[in-house]
Amino acid sequence: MREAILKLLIDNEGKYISGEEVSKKLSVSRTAIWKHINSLKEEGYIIESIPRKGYCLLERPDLLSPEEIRIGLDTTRIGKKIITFDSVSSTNDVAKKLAAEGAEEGTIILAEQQLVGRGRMARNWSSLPGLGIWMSVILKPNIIPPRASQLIFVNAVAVCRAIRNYTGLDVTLKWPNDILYQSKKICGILTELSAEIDQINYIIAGIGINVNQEQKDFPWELQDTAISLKGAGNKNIRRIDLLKEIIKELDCKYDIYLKEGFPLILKEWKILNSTLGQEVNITGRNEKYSGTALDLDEDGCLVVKTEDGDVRRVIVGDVTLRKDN
Ligand code: BTX
Repeated sequence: MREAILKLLIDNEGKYISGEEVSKKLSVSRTAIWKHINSLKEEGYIIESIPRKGYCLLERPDLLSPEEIRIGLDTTRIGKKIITFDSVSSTNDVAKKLAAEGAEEGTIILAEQQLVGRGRMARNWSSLPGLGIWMSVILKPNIIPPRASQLIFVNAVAVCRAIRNYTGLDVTLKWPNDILYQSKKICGILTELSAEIDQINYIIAGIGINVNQEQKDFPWELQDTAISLKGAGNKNIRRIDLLKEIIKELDCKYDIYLKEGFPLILKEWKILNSTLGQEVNITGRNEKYSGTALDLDEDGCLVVKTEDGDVRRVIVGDVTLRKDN
């Protein structure tokens, strides 16, 4: 009921709606409405109530509330279930546990803060409270395990598109899992897999987006390499609205991938990337080399022509663009 009242208030944001109208539309008593309005106020919604005029929603807090996220969200798979926390070690850890316990595909875990947010190879991911979107999505695609790495690109394309749609910023994809704005990292995606030889149990897509940090909020070692959407676009972002766009795009690209396979995703990745055609330094598990990034192949490997003229496929590793060094 609280969700239905909130929806009515949001649909009429800035206008008065009388208690009688709410009561009629939702078949709920005036006392119950009053209680729900008070609990919304306690959460930070600014609602004016004037006798005989009714209620008017003046301002919404930038909280990632599942109730508000669900309003108007019409997705097929992603975000049917949304679980939020104030603080967790890592949303990927929570998602893994829930996925192993049978959580349904598309479940989203969100946290205002991560105490041990992580990137690839157990690197640290700075996840300050209230300033970013720190989320994990549980996927259970019916594909063979060698195809799992394709999901890295499905999710990266979706998040990149959503950020572009919502902010208008010209963000780009860097192989394999970063989203950049003018060479600085605005988002990282950590994709983790649980599989048997012949089947995938689940994939966790962990997405970290810097949204409203000031540059001084980042740890000193990230000052030159990280940026937030606020820093890039010079204005505060309502996280919840961006998040809804992300969920919509994740749902849409995942659906395309399941129905049509990888080619359309690959094509869109190539449009959005800033890696191909660039001089790159590759840091693999046990080696480093330089070359030119030529292509992304159908397994998601980066095809690189090395300085010796060999053509190599990079399966895992880090890429730095030499123009940024
Ligand atoms: P990555 O290994 O490509 O990047 C990690 C590196 O990025 C760090 O070593 C550091 O240099 C830099 N870095 C750390 N924090 C930030 C930040 N906030 N902004 C920009 N650069 C940063 C990238 O891994 C994948 C990150 C995924 C994060 C999400 S958040 C939700 C989910 N839960 C979780 O623990 N991880 C994922």
